[in-house]
Amino acid sequence: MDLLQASVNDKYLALARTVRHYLMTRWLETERRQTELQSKAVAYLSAEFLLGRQLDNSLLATDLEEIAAESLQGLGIELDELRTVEVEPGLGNGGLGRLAACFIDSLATLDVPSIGYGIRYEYGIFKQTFVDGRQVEQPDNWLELGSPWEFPHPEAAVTVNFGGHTEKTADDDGREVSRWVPGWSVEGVPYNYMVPGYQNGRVNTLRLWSARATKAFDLQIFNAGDYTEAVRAQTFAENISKVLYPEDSTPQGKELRLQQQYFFVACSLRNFIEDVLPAGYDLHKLPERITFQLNDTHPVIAIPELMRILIDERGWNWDEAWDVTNQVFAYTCHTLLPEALEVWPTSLLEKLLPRHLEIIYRINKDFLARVRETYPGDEMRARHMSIIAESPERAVRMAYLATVTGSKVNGVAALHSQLLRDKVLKDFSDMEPEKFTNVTNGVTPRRFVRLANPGLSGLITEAIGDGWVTDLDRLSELEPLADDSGFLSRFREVKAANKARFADVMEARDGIRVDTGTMVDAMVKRLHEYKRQMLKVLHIVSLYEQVKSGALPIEKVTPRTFVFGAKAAPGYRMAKEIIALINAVGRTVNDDPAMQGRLTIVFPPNYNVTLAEKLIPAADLSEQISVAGKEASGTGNMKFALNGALTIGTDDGANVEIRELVGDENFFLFGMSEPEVERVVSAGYEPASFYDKNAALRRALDLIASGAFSDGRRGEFEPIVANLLEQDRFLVLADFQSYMDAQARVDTAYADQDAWTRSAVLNVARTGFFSSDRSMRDYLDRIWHAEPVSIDVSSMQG
Ligand code: CR1
Repeated sequence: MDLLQASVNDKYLALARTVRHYLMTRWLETERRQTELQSKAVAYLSAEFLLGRQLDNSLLATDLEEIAAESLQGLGIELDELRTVEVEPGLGNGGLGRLAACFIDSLATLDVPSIGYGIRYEYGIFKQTFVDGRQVEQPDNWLELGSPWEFPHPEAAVTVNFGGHTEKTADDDGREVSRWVPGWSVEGVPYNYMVPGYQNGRVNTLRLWSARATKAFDLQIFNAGDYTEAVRAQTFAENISKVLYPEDSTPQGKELRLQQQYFFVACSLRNFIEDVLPAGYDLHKLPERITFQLNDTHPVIAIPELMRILIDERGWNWDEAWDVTNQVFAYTCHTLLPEALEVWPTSLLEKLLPRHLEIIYRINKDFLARVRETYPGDEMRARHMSIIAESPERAVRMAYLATVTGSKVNGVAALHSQLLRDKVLKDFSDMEPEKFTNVTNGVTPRRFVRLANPGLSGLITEAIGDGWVTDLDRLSELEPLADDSGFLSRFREVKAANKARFADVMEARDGIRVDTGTMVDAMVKRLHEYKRQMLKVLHIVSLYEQVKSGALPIEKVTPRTFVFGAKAAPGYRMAKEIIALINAVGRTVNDDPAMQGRLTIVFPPNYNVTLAEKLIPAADLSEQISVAGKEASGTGNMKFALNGALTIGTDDGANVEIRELVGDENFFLFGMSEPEVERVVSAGYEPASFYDKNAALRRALDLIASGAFSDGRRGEFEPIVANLLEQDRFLVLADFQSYMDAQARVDTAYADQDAWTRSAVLNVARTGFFSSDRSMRDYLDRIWHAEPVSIDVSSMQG
């Protein structure tokens, strides 16, 4: 095509294809090596991979950025312009999906043979817009302009069965066996994505499955040959991979979601066994070749699926199959909210996967026999531990199924793993303590430091060389520079430049003005009551109220820009009310001339990976303020600290480890600890007593209730206020004063810019532990036991 006529998108696609072509040789070589060596690999099964943009990461992995920029310039094209047209694949909700993306990046960089398996949703996480300050969801049509990073393989489609019933028959030896007679089926088409390691020649594969109708589909389901029905059948099948469930930390007990889960794990197991393993491979040796890591409960239906394959398709006996299945699965739990643990009604499983339900019953029967043998006479315990819940309806507890079957069970931060052992899965850990382990989460330094923060990266590399990009512990070499005034001032310049860049992005993206002279105070994460965005709102409202009432002179207020980024699950009423409140407070405060240059609230809609990469490097303060004992880990907290923001946070999730590493003096701790929370709750928490006792809190809540942020409409935020006063499940009011005090310490600390910058540098120098490379090494040591395999790049051409 003529360059003059090419659109920006055309040029972006051309560049993407050039880079991917370069990676192709390495991809093929990686696969060839694996076929040759047949070494142990890791399969990461995850319903979500929140990848973020691909172009920059590919340019970094191939070290082609400079060449690309130069050659484009020769053609009069700006690389920066091409970057901005890429639509990120939002195939995840938040932390869990982004973690999966960080992990596959690290596995490739560490040279570990591995494959990611998931779903190619046609629509990813919804696009968030605000209408009158309220969240309105729009479909995320991320494939609209083409997707140069994926490689569809329709010829490698696999069939997945659903429904029908089971029949008892006899096998050759006369033993009774169950046989699944499925009712309908769909096909899974694999779409492969390249997962390049950082400049090491390895390119692993992420294989996402897309659903389509089988040829015979219309006949099977609708038993009708007419055209409209046939098209309807097509749509029915395609619905399975149509859209990501926009839930985060709470499960959606929907039939379609179970279909999605089974669909992708059935495709993945079949693909691994029949295509990745050599023909005729003896599956008794499967544990030598693979660990299937279950990313939360979403892929747990893979357990009965493997049992079914081994028993029904391969004719193994139960014990043989169980022995192998036990060894190849391991389970990661990502939550502490009991209501977030997935359960599937047996009635639904009966309808959709009747054979799998039988297998689950048998697993449970054997397991309960073991429980009774270990704890004779303790029937209560057996009932508590049963994989099958009896009320409110009969249902399969997927977390229990995973725990009983998995070779290992891990939590995602030290505190989280401890609470899993002591509370959520206590009976299981009492019975099999050696099964439980911790792997603290991590984030990839490639995307979240090297790419997101070129200024800081340059500064670090100048000081200690570039080895930190793959060995993040080396950031500790920066420690002495925290006392070097020259370094501190350059560090400050980088932060200032990052703020300016963020301001530009906000202006271009949303027409929002950001005052780069202010402290950037950021709270970005899904909107959830346990994360306590409300506490942040009360802080802002209280400051505002104090200024308006004359209690606090405006000159005493540290100029801050409060940045929120948060999507609420579309059906989560309270979360959506809180979004409306944040926007309402934002409008009132921002429009008040008295607040100009002092307090500003910005809440860009549709916070995503792309925006995170611009915001995080610009932040001064990182808000990690969940009620202790609820945030499993958090990973945003790690990204902020690594980019030199100081954390204000509770003793929750990975905050605990961050604080231990950076030191109390470089972290603003507040709030009750987890045991304190437990005590307060079991003593009968009365939020209203805090309202009665605390004047500042009372005034802030009264101001919200007065209609001050809703044009005088008093009822507007009544549900929020009433909920806080009457219930307050997550102890916002109880932690309010402690939070305000900590924010006052933040102001004092920020006033001394030298000391603040020193703390920021120490945050960077001391948080190398949070590289996802380290997380991967921990998984390898404790769970996977796979070895790296290097790829020889010396003979490769571009
Ligand atoms: C947790 O809430 C954690 C991520 C990744 C989330 C968060 O604390 O950092 O997982 N859990 O481990 C989740 O999304 C469905 O559960």
